[in-house]
Amino acid sequence: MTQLLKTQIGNLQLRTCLYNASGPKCTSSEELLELENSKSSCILSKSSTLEYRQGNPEPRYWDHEFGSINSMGLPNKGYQYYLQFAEGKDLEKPYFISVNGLTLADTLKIVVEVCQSEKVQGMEINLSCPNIIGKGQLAYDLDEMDKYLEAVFDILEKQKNRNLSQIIGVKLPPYFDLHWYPQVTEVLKKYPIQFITCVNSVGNGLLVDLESQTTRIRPKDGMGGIGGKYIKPIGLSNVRNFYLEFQKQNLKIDVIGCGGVTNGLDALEYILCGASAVQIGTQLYQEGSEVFERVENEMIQWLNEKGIKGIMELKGKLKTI
Ligand code: RRO
Repeated sequence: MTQLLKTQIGNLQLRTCLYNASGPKCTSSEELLELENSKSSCILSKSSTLEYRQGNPEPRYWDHEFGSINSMGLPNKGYQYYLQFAEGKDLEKPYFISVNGLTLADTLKIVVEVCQSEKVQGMEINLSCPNIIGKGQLAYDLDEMDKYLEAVFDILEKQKNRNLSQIIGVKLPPYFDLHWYPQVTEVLKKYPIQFITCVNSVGNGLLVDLESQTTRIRPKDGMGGIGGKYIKPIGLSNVRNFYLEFQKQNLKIDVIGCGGVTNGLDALEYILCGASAVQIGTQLYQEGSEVFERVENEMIQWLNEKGIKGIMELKGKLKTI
């Protein structure tokens, strides 16, 4: 078995740097089992709320060769379903639960239970869903994000039965102006965050069908989060900027890249920008879980052709011309 793509998030070792983004094909136990049986290096659940949620009215997802638009509205089975998925199973790979309580109180209830599970190796706290009607993305309001994280880590510290080996990180929205990166970092570094995932879909875009003169999706007058090829340059920039900021401040926070990965070369670009691991979302939706094997093989082939002995040789080494 090749070691070329081995990586680590916090202290958690991963066979490869590739796994699924929270969103497509990770809502039901069948989908999660498919990830277990694929070459994805971990399993990450759909963002979970306190209770089951139906989500927004359909059609709420549309994609084509350049990417996707979605306004799913957080359809999920409720966090207990995601906890129970792992109970009584010996999963072969790390299992992460994505958490997105619609209120701080709900998030606190969820994290208090998830943090006790020996079957869950990590939590990705979603601070960036663009599709909750009437609500902005939390991570664009740094004071609110700070209060939220303070409450989350406060309550976690008080838990006596906590699984301390769990790693905890946050999923961030894309930032566009460069002044954001040091400001967001000032908030993140106050807490024991081990990773950030950059980026969530770009909210809110609009895809139009000229033929029928309609929007592609129904909720919110057709607006939704844009993913796929459209957003790779934005994902790369966010990974690069946070990676450089963390290096400058000597912060040990891993950056997970997400956005527009369709092949091995895309994933390697993220590694070059500083990503410790890379998630696949829209392409997983389009291609199914075989995507992980294909992308893995493409990465290995390129590394072998260049004589590079592992992605750690490449990580963060992007040069400015
Ligand atoms: O379910 C969604 O509408 C959704 C979520 Br929670 C998210 O974080 N990002 C996204 O594009 N869609």
